[in-house]
Amino acid sequence: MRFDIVSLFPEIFSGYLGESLLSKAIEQQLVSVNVHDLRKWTTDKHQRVDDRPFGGGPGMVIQVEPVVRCVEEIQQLGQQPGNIILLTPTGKRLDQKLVEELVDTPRHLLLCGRYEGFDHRVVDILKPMEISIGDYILNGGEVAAMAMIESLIRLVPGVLGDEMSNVDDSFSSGNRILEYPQYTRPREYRGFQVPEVLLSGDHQAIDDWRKAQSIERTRDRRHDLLGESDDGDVDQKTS
Ligand code: 6GU
Repeated sequence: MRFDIVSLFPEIFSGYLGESLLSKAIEQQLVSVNVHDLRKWTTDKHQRVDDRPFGGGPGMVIQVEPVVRCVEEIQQLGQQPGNIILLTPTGKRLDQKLVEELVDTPRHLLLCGRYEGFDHRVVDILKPMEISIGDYILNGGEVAAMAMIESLIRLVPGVLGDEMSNVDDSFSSGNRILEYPQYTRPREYRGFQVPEVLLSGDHQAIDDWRKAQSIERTRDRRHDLLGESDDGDVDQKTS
């Protein structure tokens, strides 16, 4: 899977790309990540890529021209053009279902916004998918791009050492329930004990306990996932 990232702050990615799972995946050539500095495509002598918004208001808007020129050039690299994704808090919210859909596409071009966003003609011309990673505001799309890349590469075969380790995860493949709590040694710490059932060797009892923990957690923390209304009845809506 190939990623091209367009950013005004490309150095943000260097630490991330050099670490752990992702660097191993890059080394094994399962994943490649190419970071591009948008400023390279400016024709302005001061290397400016932003300007004040028409109509007034706070902040600056990234200009359409360098973005379109940059994307068109990057799309020429590699065997096929990438799926263009614009990271913006006004986009469709990323969830595991969308991640699972995107993993079938071998190349993605991620546009990271800053300031008040891009001139809207970027959207008119490039027709990107617009994606947000949640209902809160970040300073730019860079952290969102990293979150997206990480969620995608976990599903690329061979990237996770243990192929099974994402099967049980909260949210995987239609799994709409949170994961149960895990424990390891020591059995007791500061008076807190590992639940007895996990030491019992009774696999059925352990399975039952974990399932119950998952349901309880999901009820407590993410009632929305259970498709039930607050009084415990199954919700009317089918969506
Ligand atoms: Cl993709 N960008 C920004 N700036 N803020 C966000 C976001 C993206 N997703 C959630 N908040």
